[in-house]
Amino acid sequence: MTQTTHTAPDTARQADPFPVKGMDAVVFAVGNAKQAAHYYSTAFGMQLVAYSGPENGSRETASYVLESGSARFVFTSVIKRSTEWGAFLEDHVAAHGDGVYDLAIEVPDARAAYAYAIEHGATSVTEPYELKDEHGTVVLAAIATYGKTRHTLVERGGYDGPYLPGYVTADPIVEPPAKRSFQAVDHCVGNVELGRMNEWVEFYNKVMGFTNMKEFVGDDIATEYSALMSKVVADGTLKVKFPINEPAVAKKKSQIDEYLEFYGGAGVQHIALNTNDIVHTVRQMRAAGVQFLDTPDSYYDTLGEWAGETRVPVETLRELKILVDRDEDGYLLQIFTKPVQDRPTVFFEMIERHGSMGFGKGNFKALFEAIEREQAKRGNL
Ligand code: TYF
Ligand code: FE
Repeated sequence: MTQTTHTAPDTARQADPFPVKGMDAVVFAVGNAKQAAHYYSTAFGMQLVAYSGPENGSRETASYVLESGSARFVFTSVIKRSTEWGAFLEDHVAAHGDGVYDLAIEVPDARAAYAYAIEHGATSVTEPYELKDEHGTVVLAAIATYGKTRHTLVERGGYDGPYLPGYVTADPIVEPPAKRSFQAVDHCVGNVELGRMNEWVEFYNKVMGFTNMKEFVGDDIATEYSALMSKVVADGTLKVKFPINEPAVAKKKSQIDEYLEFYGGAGVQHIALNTNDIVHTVRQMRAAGVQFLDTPDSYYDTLGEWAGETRVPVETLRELKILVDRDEDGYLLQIFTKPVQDRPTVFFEMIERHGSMGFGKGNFKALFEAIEREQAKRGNL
């Protein structure tokens, strides 16, 4: 293995102990990656760009890499288990259903990032290793986070091929939409067990040097209506943002308890995706059959009073059930899908930011009531 040396003092690195370039990929273990790739192509407007499977030497698993702007999702299924890796993926799907097992982060130096994380208390999943082909070398390492989720640290500066060595370029499954539905991953949210939110927040503080953002849901809001507590950690440049939720002990069964019960423990709850035109996004996704949470008309009746003017007329927001929040920095428009598999677990958020770096605190009441209506339909409230 090549050794990276860290001799010259690097002020940037001193300022940021754990530099990140952004999210590398959201990696899903699913029962049928071929069909997932089709759904994310037709319903989310993503493009298949790379593939690994039996046709190119991967006899145990099939993986489909889809992109929309800088957002990258990878879907893997087991074809025929033959190693521990196949067993891990099969067991993941058996235990959790379709879900995210890896929030991979792109870093400039995977060995340095891994060493820093381990020194600061992270549990190793995979020591640094290299993947090489004619396009160059990728260095990877992985550390454990909540549940059975991991963070693979990906150094791809020395590689210019499809996704990772071992993958081949693939053509889009369907004609890509004229205009994409989203262009980046905004944040990735984890649900953890009751009483463990602070532990995981401290984990990101220590292990990755991430700091807490000001937006949080504390005891007060939790007992009043949200049934959850939430804090957000982010890297210094806010390229990687990880809210962490835990259930609150409330009168009703928390939406987080429902997730934990059906997912079978802690895991990724939702992925938020940035769009510059949420009206177009929601129309396109609704037309393709994606179901979004409903918002009552009463929300729009009083919207103007507190949210003020936005780029989108209130009547369009009402028609499409888009939510608005405003803070001292600006505003945001957001909407949430219903869970995208039969288990009430993983869902998505589409978000259009105009200055605000918040997460829609002003919508928590309306949003959590909408989630509870869905919970009640499922008999889980
Ligand atoms: O990421 C966030 O914090 C917002 C709000 O179960 C949110 O999207 C928080 C918890 C939740 C659903 C949405
Ligand atoms: Fe969110």
